[in-house]
Amino acid sequence: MDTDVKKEEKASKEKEKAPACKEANVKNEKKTFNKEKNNSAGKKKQFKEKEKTSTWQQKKSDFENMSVEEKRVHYRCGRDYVILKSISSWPDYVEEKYPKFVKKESVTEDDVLNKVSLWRGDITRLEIDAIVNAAHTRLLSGGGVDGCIHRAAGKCLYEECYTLNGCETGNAKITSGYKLPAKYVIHTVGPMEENKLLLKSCYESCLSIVKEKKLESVAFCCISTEIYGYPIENATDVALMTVKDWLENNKSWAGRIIFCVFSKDELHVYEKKMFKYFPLTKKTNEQMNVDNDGSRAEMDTGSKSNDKDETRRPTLINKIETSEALTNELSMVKGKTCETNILKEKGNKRLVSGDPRETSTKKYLRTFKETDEKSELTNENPLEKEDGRQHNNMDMTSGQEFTNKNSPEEGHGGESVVTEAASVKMTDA
Ligand code: AR6
Repeated sequence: MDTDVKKEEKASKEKEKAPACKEANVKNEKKTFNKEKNNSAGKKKQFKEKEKTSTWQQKKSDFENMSVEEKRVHYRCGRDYVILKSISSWPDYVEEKYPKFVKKESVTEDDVLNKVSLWRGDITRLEIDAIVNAAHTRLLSGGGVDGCIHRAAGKCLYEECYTLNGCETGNAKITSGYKLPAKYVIHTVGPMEENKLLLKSCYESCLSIVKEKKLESVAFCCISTEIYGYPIENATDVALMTVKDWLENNKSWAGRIIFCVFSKDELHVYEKKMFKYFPLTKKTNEQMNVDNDGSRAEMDTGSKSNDKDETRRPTLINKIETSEALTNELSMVKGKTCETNILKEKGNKRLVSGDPRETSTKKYLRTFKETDEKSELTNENPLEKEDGRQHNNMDMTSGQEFTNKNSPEEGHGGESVVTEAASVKMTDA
């Protein structure tokens, strides 16, 4: 009996102690966090002081000798950087976005398919070995992506570029990345008019530097396609073909080449062309788990209709060879689905205004539009028309909207405004 009482007393004492322990732990954690914060703030302050007196050469060597963690404190984009691991390889991207496609059985780890990525966002956020700048022959900063890169890297980039004596069209030169998350910037000068050979030479010159400097990751923006006016479709053909050839001729290079697109239109073009130059096979009906009545296919297009025509869809999908075809076929199927639903609702009769069935027809139309918004496959997003807004600022890595004033739709030049959610994701990664 006595021992029981003692035990109870001991337990209740420990219970009383527990919250105190917890509090102490939290306090300790806060202390360490603050200490670390002060440390990095202190280092940043020290660096800023030193910066005032040191030359760009000294800063170049300081930045290049810093560990990634040390350099992160200095990024202009703050915590909104994007690490390589968070960028899917092309086959993974397709698998995530278009489950109808499957990696070719013949794909090995060193296959070129695994060495390319398509990523939409601000190139100045990429924490990789090198980013490619679409520069001017003088290399002294300009508008577009060039301006963004110079702003994010800081004035040392300008100072280093100043010593390079410019760069000829079709050539490339490398500098340090300074306050950019990327270690290096490869500056290339694209042609001012459509010139396949010169544009090809831009990509090849950059890739020669990549190889020479033993870099393992590089991101290309779309060279010449905006201010220099090279038609995006043709420029993309040159970019993808050149990179593919280079990868096939340099099989021992085990890195990643990222095609960084900025606008929604560029993304559409690149997706379409990537399927052409870096093709993946389509899943069979069996792999897709398609029922004979095509119910799985209905799920893919977001329709709930059981209309007989829908059963044709798996066959349609089997016929698809490229994303271009996929886009056309799917919009056709979607058009059909939508039309079918409306007809069903209408009972094949014309609706007069005010007819109670009109509401449900509108509902069907809305469902169709919402489904269509989720799909990036069709070139025209009906929602854009509906509310007059451009839904083109979605960051594909974080799924968050970003407000980069450099987005061509919003005008050229300006600062990146980061989203908190994206920052959290990146630092956690
Ligand atoms: N991140 C990624 N891509 C971007 C970004 C960004 N932050 N900003 C723009 N782009 P442009 P050009 C894309 O005009 O046509 C300068 O004045 C954009 O969507 O920057 O080669 C230079 O000094 C487009 O796809 O380069 C030259 O004089 C791509 O970057 C001249 O412009 C290239 O558009 C070069 O013109």
